[in-house]
Amino acid sequence: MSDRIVSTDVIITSPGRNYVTLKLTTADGIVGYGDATVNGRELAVASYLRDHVAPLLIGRDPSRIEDTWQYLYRGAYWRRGPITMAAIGAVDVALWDIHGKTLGAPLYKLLGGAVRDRLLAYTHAFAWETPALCEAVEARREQGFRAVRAQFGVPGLTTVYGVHKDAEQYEPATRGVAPAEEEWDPAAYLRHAPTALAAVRDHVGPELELLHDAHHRLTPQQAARLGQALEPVDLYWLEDVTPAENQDALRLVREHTTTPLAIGEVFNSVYDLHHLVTGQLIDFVRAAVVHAGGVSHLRKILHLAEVYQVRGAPHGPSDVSPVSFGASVHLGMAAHNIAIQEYMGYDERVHEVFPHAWSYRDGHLYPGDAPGVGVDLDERLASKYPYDPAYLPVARRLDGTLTDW
Ligand code: KDG
Ligand code: MG
Repeated sequence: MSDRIVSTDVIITSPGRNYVTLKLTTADGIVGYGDATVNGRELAVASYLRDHVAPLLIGRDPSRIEDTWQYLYRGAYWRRGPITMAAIGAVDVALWDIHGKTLGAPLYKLLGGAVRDRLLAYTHAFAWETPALCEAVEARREQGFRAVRAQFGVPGLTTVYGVHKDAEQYEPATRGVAPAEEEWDPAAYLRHAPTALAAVRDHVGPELELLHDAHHRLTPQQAARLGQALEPVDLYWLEDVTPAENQDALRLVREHTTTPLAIGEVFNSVYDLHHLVTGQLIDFVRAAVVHAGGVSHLRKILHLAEVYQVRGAPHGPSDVSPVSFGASVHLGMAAHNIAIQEYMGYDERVHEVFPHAWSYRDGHLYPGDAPGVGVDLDERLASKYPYDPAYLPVARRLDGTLTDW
């Protein structure tokens, strides 16, 4: 008789920032973990799992991964959206974890096996002023990174996405029951961005891959101008130039620049991006295991993208827990069209709460050979860090109009 799921648990822990973890246990005593963290909306997805999904899982055969995915997706009637897809994604990753542990195989071997020896990683560097930014990027290269995202302050503004004026680590969510308010002026940013990034390129030379995230803040026309202005900098990509609800907007950007475009960290399903992919309007799709329905659905996104020569580059900030980050590293090892994995890094407490087999070394990530996803949860330690409300900021134009953060 096949194994059955006998218990479910949703664990929220905050070792420096909040994470939501789904734990499934089978009658044979096998435990699978899935990440369901949605930054700033953690309790919504925890309730979705506890109140609406967990009761449906009891008694199910954990090896029926695709059937369970379809059951939760089609069976909800209300499809897609970040909360639903993160919940389904957590179940999916937990089931892949159980599957791997049952067979004694690391996840990447179940996904077709390794297509590469190591997975290229990029990390973040930031500084308010350009000379300090050049040093910060150089320091990342000294840590072995071959690809670095560079974010900088903008003269005339007091806050900018991706940069803290004083802190060494950038963490956008702030503690408290309401979001912080930041300011935004696209004109000031557009005047400064080409100069700042050109200075970084001059400083580091031609070989280091440089990336930059505009974080959904430009109109299509502004984005096209920025892409053009940055062509001499030879970016690996320019990310999220414009909010992608209007996918046709990317056509205008595309027609005016050869700077590679990356988009999709807020996408939840293949339906959010199929026009971008089939129209070849982007070069990299940034959907994440956790927010796009787990390994099973992200794999489908990647297969569609492969046909159109669009490459995968999954989102990997500190708000993607080490569980789904680990699943992403396994997928990155096995999916032919994954180009690079974002690795923002974690606070030491996070590494302790989630002991993991994946590792970073010399600019690359390795999934390790532990069965399943290879990430545990130290529940005793996790309970020492209870949920602590925190929100992503909102942004306003200088005249007070709310704009995209
Ligand atoms: O929760 C929001 C962050 O994950 C996001 O702001 C990070 O844009 C981001 C990136 O590229 O890592
Ligand atoms: Mg981003």
